[in-house]
Amino acid sequence: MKLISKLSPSMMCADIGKIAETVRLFEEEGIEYLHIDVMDGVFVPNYTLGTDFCRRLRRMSSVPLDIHLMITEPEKKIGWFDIRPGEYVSVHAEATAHLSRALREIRAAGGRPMAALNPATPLSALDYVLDEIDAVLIMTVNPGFAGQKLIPSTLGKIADCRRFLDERGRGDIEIEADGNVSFENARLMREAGANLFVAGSSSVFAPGDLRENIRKTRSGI
Ligand code: S6P
Ligand code: MG
Repeated sequence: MKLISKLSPSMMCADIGKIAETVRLFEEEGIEYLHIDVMDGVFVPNYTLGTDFCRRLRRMSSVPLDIHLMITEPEKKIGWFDIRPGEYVSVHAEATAHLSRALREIRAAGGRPMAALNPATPLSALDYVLDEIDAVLIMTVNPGFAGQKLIPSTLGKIADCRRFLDERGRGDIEIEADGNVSFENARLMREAGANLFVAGSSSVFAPGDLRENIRKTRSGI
């Protein structure tokens, strides 16, 4: 099954003074998702966006959110996000003793559950949650910061993940690549089997023209 490539620009990389016009431009360009990095200073050593940012963005735009929860015990906090139908919400396998419960809560709230894996976490973490997810997020850098360099072994991990899912009859489960999805890396990630691309400071928000950057990123995938 060939899954359609989609872009999910990382809003922590957007110019905060131009959020409204950026989102309008994304709508004109047919951007599929808006990636929201939520960090709690515990699971990762940083703080970023949160519940109010999501709420305001939803008022500005109809592009569905792709909420990436880099927080401990996400199962206790999913209700805070007022999830809308069609939105992706990802939870890290490393951040909870209750991955299944967290994924089920996202589904019950109307969202599309996604399991996220850090670079060193094996794919076997997905073994018993395949019925509960619509997508897997493969971190291609260690989570916490934009502007990092790709960890090369994660390209092979994307390919392994595609095979892992296909062999289990789940060719429909999407794979999101997150971290240093540059113009060049986007193509390699697509070849490896990813179809959702978190585009940050190394592609869509790279210096230069936003529309031209979107066009260049799309041509890679
Ligand atoms: C990192 C976060 C990512 C970044 C994205 C930024 O913890 O989950 O979503 O925002 O990687 O893109 P770039 O091109 O700067 O790596
Ligand atoms: Mg992210």
